[in-house]
Amino acid sequence: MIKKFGIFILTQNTIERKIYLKTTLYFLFKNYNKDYKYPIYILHEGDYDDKNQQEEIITSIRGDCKSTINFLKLDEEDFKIPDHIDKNKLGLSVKLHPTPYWRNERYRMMCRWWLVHFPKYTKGFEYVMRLDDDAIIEEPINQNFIEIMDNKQYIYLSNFIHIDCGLCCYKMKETFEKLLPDKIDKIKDFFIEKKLDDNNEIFHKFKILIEEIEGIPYDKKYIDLKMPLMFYNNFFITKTSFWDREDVKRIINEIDKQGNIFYYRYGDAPLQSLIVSILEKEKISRVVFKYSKRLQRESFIDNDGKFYQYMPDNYNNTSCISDK
Ligand SMILES: Nc1nc2c(ncn2[C@@H]2O[C@H](COP(=O)(O)OP(=O)(O)OP(=O)(O)O)[C@@H](O)[C@H]2O)c(=O)[nH]1
Ligand SMILES: [Mg+2]
Repeated sequence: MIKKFGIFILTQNTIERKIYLKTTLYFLFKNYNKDYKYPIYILHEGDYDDKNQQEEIITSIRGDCKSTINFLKLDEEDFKIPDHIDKNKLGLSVKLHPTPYWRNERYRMMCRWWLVHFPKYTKGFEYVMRLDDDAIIEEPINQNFIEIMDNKQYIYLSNFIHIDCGLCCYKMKETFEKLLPDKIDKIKDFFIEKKLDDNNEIFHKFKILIEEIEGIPYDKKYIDLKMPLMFYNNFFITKTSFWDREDVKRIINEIDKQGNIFYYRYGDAPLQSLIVSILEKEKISRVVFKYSKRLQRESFIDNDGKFYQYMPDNYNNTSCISDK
Protein backbone atom coordinates (compact mmCIF):
# COMPACT_ATOMS: atom_id res chain seq x y z
CA MET A 1 0.00 0.00 0.00
CA ILE A 2 1.28 3.44 -0.87
CA LYS A 3 1.72 5.69 2.15
CA LYS A 4 0.39 9.15 1.58
CA PHE A 5 2.85 11.20 3.58
CA GLY A 6 6.02 10.93 5.65
CA ILE A 7 8.27 13.46 7.36
CA PHE A 8 12.02 12.92 6.88
CA ILE A 9 14.81 14.30 9.05
CA LEU A 10 18.47 13.62 8.26
CA THR A 11 20.68 13.86 11.31
CA GLN A 12 23.91 12.97 13.05
CA ASN A 13 24.23 11.68 16.59
CA THR A 14 26.51 14.37 17.99
CA ILE A 15 25.90 16.39 21.16
CA GLU A 16 25.08 19.53 19.20
CA ARG A 17 22.84 17.86 16.62
CA LYS A 18 20.99 15.83 19.23
CA ILE A 19 19.92 19.01 21.00
CA TYR A 20 18.83 20.53 17.70
CA LEU A 21 16.88 17.38 16.84
CA LYS A 22 14.98 17.30 20.13
CA THR A 23 14.11 20.99 19.83
CA THR A 24 13.02 20.64 16.23
CA LEU A 25 10.83 17.64 17.09
CA TYR A 26 9.28 19.52 20.01
CA PHE A 27 8.18 22.38 17.74
CA LEU A 28 7.22 20.04 14.91
CA PHE A 29 4.71 18.31 17.20
CA LYS A 30 3.61 21.41 19.09
CA ASN A 31 2.91 23.42 15.97
CA TYR A 32 1.90 20.79 13.44
CA ASN A 33 2.21 17.05 13.83
CA LYS A 34 0.32 16.58 17.12
CA ASP A 35 -2.83 17.01 15.03
CA TYR A 36 -1.88 14.73 12.17
CA LYS A 37 0.52 12.17 13.66
CA TYR A 38 2.24 11.58 10.36
CA PRO A 39 5.12 9.10 10.54
CA ILE A 40 8.54 10.66 11.07
CA TYR A 41 11.68 9.01 9.73
CA ILE A 42 14.95 9.93 11.38
CA LEU A 43 17.64 9.08 8.87
CA HIS A 44 21.12 8.40 10.20
CA GLU A 45 24.42 6.82 9.22
CA GLY A 46 24.31 4.07 11.84
CA ASP A 47 25.03 6.35 14.79
CA TYR A 48 21.45 5.95 16.06
CA ASP A 49 21.49 2.12 15.88
CA ASP A 50 21.83 1.96 19.65
CA LYS A 51 18.35 1.44 21.16
CA ASN A 52 19.29 3.54 24.15
CA GLN A 53 20.16 6.46 21.91
CA GLN A 54 16.84 6.05 20.11
CA GLU A 55 15.06 5.95 23.47
CA GLU A 56 16.53 9.31 24.39
CA ILE A 57 14.77 10.83 21.39
CA ILE A 58 11.53 8.85 21.68
CA THR A 59 11.06 9.55 25.39
CA SER A 60 11.38 13.25 24.63
CA ILE A 61 8.12 13.01 22.68
CA ARG A 62 4.75 13.22 24.43
CA GLY A 63 2.00 10.60 24.66
CA ASP A 64 0.92 8.68 21.61
CA CYS A 65 2.94 10.97 19.34
CA LYS A 66 5.88 8.73 20.34
CA SER A 67 4.70 6.00 17.99
CA THR A 68 5.21 8.22 14.95
CA ILE A 69 9.00 8.08 15.32
CA ASN A 70 11.03 5.65 13.18
CA PHE A 71 14.79 5.39 12.83
CA LEU A 72 16.19 4.45 9.45
CA LYS A 73 19.83 3.64 8.81
CA LEU A 74 21.28 4.87 5.51
CA ASP A 75 23.23 2.67 3.10
CA GLU A 76 26.96 2.61 3.88
CA GLU A 77 27.78 4.00 0.44
CA ASP A 78 25.59 7.10 0.75
CA PHE A 79 28.11 9.23 2.61
CA LYS A 80 31.22 8.38 0.59
CA ILE A 81 32.89 10.66 -1.91
CA PRO A 82 32.08 9.07 -5.28
CA ASP A 83 34.95 7.61 -7.33
CA HIS A 84 34.48 10.01 -10.22
CA ILE A 85 35.39 13.00 -8.04
CA ASP A 86 38.95 14.28 -8.40
CA LYS A 87 40.18 14.27 -4.79
CA ASN A 88 42.97 16.79 -5.51
CA LYS A 89 40.57 19.33 -6.96
CA LEU A 90 38.17 18.77 -4.09
CA GLY A 91 40.94 19.16 -1.51
CA LEU A 92 42.12 22.37 -3.14
CA SER A 93 38.61 23.78 -3.31
CA VAL A 94 37.99 23.17 0.40
CA LYS A 95 41.42 24.59 1.28
CA LEU A 96 40.98 27.76 -0.78
CA HIS A 97 37.53 28.51 0.74
CA PRO A 98 36.84 31.78 -1.09
CA THR A 99 33.88 32.49 1.23
CA PRO A 100 33.49 31.73 4.97
CA TYR A 101 30.54 29.41 4.25
CA TRP A 102 32.45 27.35 1.67
CA ARG A 103 32.29 24.34 4.06
CA ASN A 104 33.92 20.94 3.91
CA GLU A 105 33.73 17.53 2.19
CA ARG A 106 30.92 16.30 4.46
CA TYR A 107 28.76 19.27 3.68
CA ARG A 108 29.13 18.49 -0.02
CA MET A 109 28.26 14.83 0.57
CA MET A 110 25.15 15.95 2.44
CA CYS A 111 24.11 18.21 -0.47
CA ARG A 112 24.67 15.36 -2.91
CA TRP A 113 22.75 12.99 -0.65
CA TRP A 114 19.56 15.04 -0.82
CA LEU A 115 19.62 15.08 -4.59
CA VAL A 116 21.03 11.68 -5.46
CA HIS A 117 20.11 9.38 -2.56
CA PHE A 118 17.03 10.82 -0.83
CA PRO A 119 14.59 9.43 -3.45
CA LYS A 120 15.71 5.88 -2.53
CA TYR A 121 14.16 6.32 0.91
CA THR A 122 10.89 7.86 -0.22
CA LYS A 123 9.70 4.98 -2.38
CA GLY A 124 6.23 3.90 -1.28
CA PHE A 125 5.20 7.44 -0.27
CA GLU A 126 3.09 9.74 -2.37
CA TYR A 127 4.31 12.95 -0.70
CA VAL A 128 7.21 13.58 1.63
CA MET A 129 8.30 16.46 3.80
CA ARG A 130 11.91 17.31 4.58
CA LEU A 131 12.63 19.09 7.80
CA ASP A 132 16.21 19.60 8.91
CA ASP A 133 17.18 18.85 12.49
CA ASP A 134 17.93 22.55 12.99
CA ALA A 135 14.76 23.96 11.39
CA ILE A 136 12.32 25.23 14.00
CA ILE A 137 8.64 25.73 13.22
CA GLU A 138 7.93 28.92 15.13
CA GLU A 139 4.15 29.16 14.95
CA PRO A 140 1.16 26.85 14.58
CA ILE A 141 0.62 25.72 11.01
CA ASN A 142 -3.04 25.86 10.09
CA GLN A 143 -2.66 24.56 6.59
CA ASN A 144 -3.28 21.04 5.45
CA PHE A 145 -0.32 20.36 3.20
CA ILE A 146 -1.71 17.19 1.67
CA GLU A 147 -4.99 18.84 0.79
CA ILE A 148 -3.09 21.68 -0.89
CA MET A 149 -0.91 19.25 -2.84
CA ASP A 150 -3.86 17.05 -3.82
CA ASN A 151 -6.27 19.83 -4.76
CA LYS A 152 -3.82 21.76 -6.91
CA GLN A 153 -1.80 18.80 -8.14
CA TYR A 154 1.40 20.47 -6.94
CA ILE A 155 4.74 18.71 -7.09
CA TYR A 156 6.60 21.02 -4.67
CA LEU A 157 5.73 23.28 -1.74
CA SER A 158 8.24 25.47 0.00
CA ASN A 159 8.40 28.57 2.17
CA PHE A 160 11.28 31.09 2.02
CA ILE A 161 12.80 32.39 -1.17
CA HIS A 162 16.43 33.39 -1.19
CA ILE A 163 19.07 34.52 -3.67
CA ASP A 164 22.00 32.16 -3.49
CA CYS A 165 25.70 33.01 -3.62
CA GLY A 166 27.07 33.38 -7.16
CA LEU A 167 30.42 31.86 -6.22
CA CYS A 168 28.87 28.65 -4.85
CA CYS A 169 26.80 28.48 -8.03
CA TYR A 170 29.58 29.29 -10.49
CA LYS A 171 28.54 28.05 -13.96
CA MET A 172 25.27 26.61 -12.64
CA LYS A 173 23.31 28.62 -15.21
CA GLU A 174 25.50 27.29 -18.02
CA THR A 175 25.09 23.77 -16.64
CA PHE A 176 21.30 24.00 -16.90
CA GLU A 177 21.49 25.64 -20.32
CA LYS A 178 23.57 22.76 -21.58
CA LEU A 179 21.28 20.14 -20.05
CA LEU A 180 18.05 21.81 -21.17
CA PRO A 181 18.81 23.74 -24.38
CA ASP A 182 15.11 24.08 -25.22
CA LYS A 183 14.49 25.85 -21.89
CA ILE A 184 17.16 28.59 -22.19
CA ASP A 185 14.50 31.31 -22.14
CA LYS A 186 13.01 30.01 -18.90
CA ILE A 187 16.37 29.44 -17.22
CA LYS A 188 17.35 33.11 -17.45
CA ASP A 189 14.34 34.12 -15.32
CA PHE A 190 15.82 32.36 -12.31
CA PHE A 191 19.22 34.07 -12.20
CA ILE A 192 20.39 37.52 -11.17
CA GLU A 193 23.71 38.56 -12.70
CA LYS A 194 26.54 40.54 -11.15
CA LYS A 195 30.23 41.06 -11.92
CA LEU A 196 32.98 40.45 -9.40
CA ASP A 197 35.95 42.54 -10.50
CA ASP A 198 39.62 42.24 -9.66
CA ASN A 199 39.49 44.98 -6.96
CA ASN A 200 37.77 42.44 -4.79
CA GLU A 201 40.13 40.18 -2.88
CA ILE A 202 37.81 37.20 -3.38
CA PHE A 203 38.40 37.54 -7.14
CA HIS A 204 42.02 36.42 -6.80
CA LYS A 205 41.24 33.35 -4.71
CA PHE A 206 38.37 32.37 -6.93
CA LYS A 207 40.46 32.82 -10.09
CA ILE A 208 42.94 30.25 -8.76
CA LEU A 209 40.07 27.90 -8.05
CA ILE A 210 38.59 28.28 -11.54
CA GLU A 211 41.98 27.65 -13.14
CA GLU A 212 42.49 24.50 -11.09
CA ILE A 213 39.00 23.12 -11.64
CA GLU A 214 38.70 23.98 -15.31
CA GLY A 215 42.39 23.25 -16.04
CA ILE A 216 42.86 26.36 -18.22
CA PRO A 217 44.18 29.89 -17.52
CA TYR A 218 41.60 32.51 -16.57
CA ASP A 219 42.50 35.82 -18.19
CA LYS A 220 39.40 37.97 -17.66
CA LYS A 221 39.52 40.87 -15.19
CA TYR A 222 36.17 39.99 -13.70
CA ILE A 223 34.04 36.98 -12.88
CA ASP A 224 30.45 36.77 -14.06
CA LEU A 225 28.37 35.73 -11.10
CA LYS A 226 24.93 34.33 -11.80
CA MET A 227 22.98 34.02 -8.59
CA PRO A 228 19.98 31.69 -8.65
CA LEU A 229 16.67 32.30 -6.96
CA MET A 230 16.07 29.37 -4.69
CA PHE A 231 13.80 28.03 -1.99
CA TYR A 232 15.36 27.26 1.35
CA ASN A 233 14.85 23.54 1.25
CA ASN A 234 15.41 22.70 4.90
CA PHE A 235 11.62 22.56 4.78
CA PHE A 236 9.83 21.37 1.68
CA ILE A 237 7.12 18.98 0.59
CA THR A 238 7.31 17.15 -2.67
CA LYS A 239 5.45 14.61 -4.74
CA THR A 240 7.82 11.68 -5.01
CA SER A 241 6.75 10.67 -8.52
CA PHE A 242 8.30 13.87 -9.91
CA TRP A 243 11.76 12.69 -8.82
CA ASP A 244 11.17 9.35 -10.52
CA ARG A 245 10.69 10.93 -13.92
CA GLU A 246 13.32 9.93 -16.49
CA ASP A 247 14.05 13.55 -17.49
CA VAL A 248 14.53 14.54 -13.84
CA LYS A 249 16.78 11.55 -13.11
CA ARG A 250 18.87 12.37 -16.19
CA ILE A 251 19.42 15.97 -15.03
CA ILE A 252 20.45 14.87 -11.54
CA ASN A 253 22.74 12.20 -12.92
CA GLU A 254 24.46 14.65 -15.29
CA ILE A 255 24.94 17.24 -12.54
CA ASP A 256 26.34 14.55 -10.28
CA LYS A 257 28.78 13.35 -12.95
CA GLN A 258 29.98 16.91 -13.59
CA GLY A 259 31.26 17.09 -9.99
CA ASN A 260 30.55 20.74 -9.25
CA ILE A 261 28.63 19.79 -6.12
CA PHE A 262 32.11 19.01 -4.79
CA TYR A 263 34.32 21.50 -6.65
CA TYR A 264 32.20 24.67 -6.49
CA ARG A 265 30.05 23.46 -3.60
CA TYR A 266 26.76 23.56 -5.53
CA GLY A 267 24.05 23.32 -2.88
CA ASP A 268 21.11 20.96 -3.08
CA ALA A 269 18.76 23.90 -2.49
CA PRO A 270 19.53 25.88 -5.67
CA LEU A 271 19.78 22.69 -7.73
CA GLN A 272 16.48 21.33 -6.47
CA SER A 273 14.76 24.71 -6.81
CA LEU A 274 15.96 25.13 -10.38
CA ILE A 275 14.92 21.64 -11.43
CA VAL A 276 11.35 22.06 -10.18
CA SER A 277 11.08 25.68 -11.32
CA ILE A 278 12.40 25.14 -14.83
CA LEU A 279 10.43 21.96 -15.47
CA GLU A 280 7.17 22.59 -13.61
CA LYS A 281 6.88 26.25 -12.62
CA GLU A 282 3.07 26.08 -12.55
CA LYS A 283 3.06 23.13 -10.18
CA ILE A 284 5.05 24.65 -7.35
CA SER A 285 3.79 26.87 -4.61
CA ARG A 286 4.63 28.32 -1.22
CA VAL A 287 3.09 27.88 2.20
CA VAL A 288 4.09 30.74 4.44
CA PHE A 289 4.47 30.16 8.16
CA LYS A 290 7.23 31.25 10.51
CA TYR A 291 10.14 28.89 10.78
CA SER A 292 13.85 29.42 11.08
CA LYS A 293 16.98 27.65 10.04
CA ARG A 294 20.00 27.67 12.29
CA LEU A 295 21.77 30.60 10.68
CA GLN A 296 18.71 32.79 11.18
CA ARG A 297 19.13 32.29 14.92
CA GLU A 298 22.86 31.88 15.45
CA SER A 299 26.10 33.27 14.13
CA PHE A 300 28.21 31.20 11.80
CA ILE A 301 31.70 30.22 12.97
CA ASP A 302 34.27 29.61 10.24
CA ASN A 303 37.24 27.22 10.39
CA ASP A 304 39.40 29.93 12.01
CA GLY A 305 36.86 30.56 14.77
CA LYS A 306 35.68 33.86 13.28
CA PHE A 307 31.99 34.83 13.68
CA TYR A 308 29.68 35.92 10.86
CA GLN A 309 26.02 36.92 10.75
CA TYR A 310 23.85 35.59 7.93
CA MET A 311 20.50 36.52 9.43
CA PRO A 312 17.89 39.26 9.00
CA ASP A 313 18.88 42.41 10.90
CA ASN A 314 15.79 42.51 13.11
CA TYR A 315 13.34 40.13 14.76
CA ASN A 316 10.38 41.03 12.54
CA ASN A 317 11.87 39.67 9.36
CA THR A 318 12.36 36.00 8.88
CA SER A 319 14.35 36.09 5.67
CA CYS A 320 17.11 38.32 4.37
CA ILE A 321 15.21 39.18 1.22
CA SER A 322 11.45 38.82 1.47
CA ASP A 323 8.75 36.72 2.97
CA LYS A 324 6.22 37.72 0.37
N1 LIG B 1 23.90 11.95 8.56
C1 LIG B 1 24.38 13.14 8.26
N2 LIG B 1 23.57 14.21 8.26
C2 LIG B 1 24.08 15.42 7.94
C3 LIG B 1 25.45 15.61 7.63
N3 LIG B 1 25.66 16.92 7.38
C4 LIG B 1 24.47 17.53 7.53
N4 LIG B 1 23.52 16.63 7.87
C5 LIG B 1 22.09 16.91 8.10
O1 LIG B 1 21.56 17.51 6.93
C6 LIG B 1 20.72 18.60 7.27
C7 LIG B 1 21.29 19.88 6.65
O2 LIG B 1 22.59 20.09 7.19
P1 LIG B 1 23.08 21.50 7.78
O3 LIG B 1 24.46 21.30 8.28
O4 LIG B 1 22.07 22.07 8.70
O5 LIG B 1 23.15 22.36 6.43
P2 LIG B 1 22.69 23.87 6.17
O6 LIG B 1 21.33 24.07 6.73
O7 LIG B 1 22.93 24.14 4.75
O8 LIG B 1 23.76 24.63 7.00
P3 LIG B 1 23.53 25.64 8.24
O9 LIG B 1 23.04 26.88 7.61
O10 LIG B 1 24.88 25.72 8.87
O11 LIG B 1 22.52 25.01 9.15
C8 LIG B 1 20.64 18.64 8.79
O12 LIG B 1 19.48 17.99 9.21
C9 LIG B 1 21.91 17.92 9.22
O13 LIG B 1 21.83 17.29 10.46
C10 LIG B 1 26.29 14.46 7.65
O14 LIG B 1 27.48 14.53 7.39
N5 LIG B 1 25.71 13.25 7.97
MG1 LIG C 1 20.91 23.81 8.72
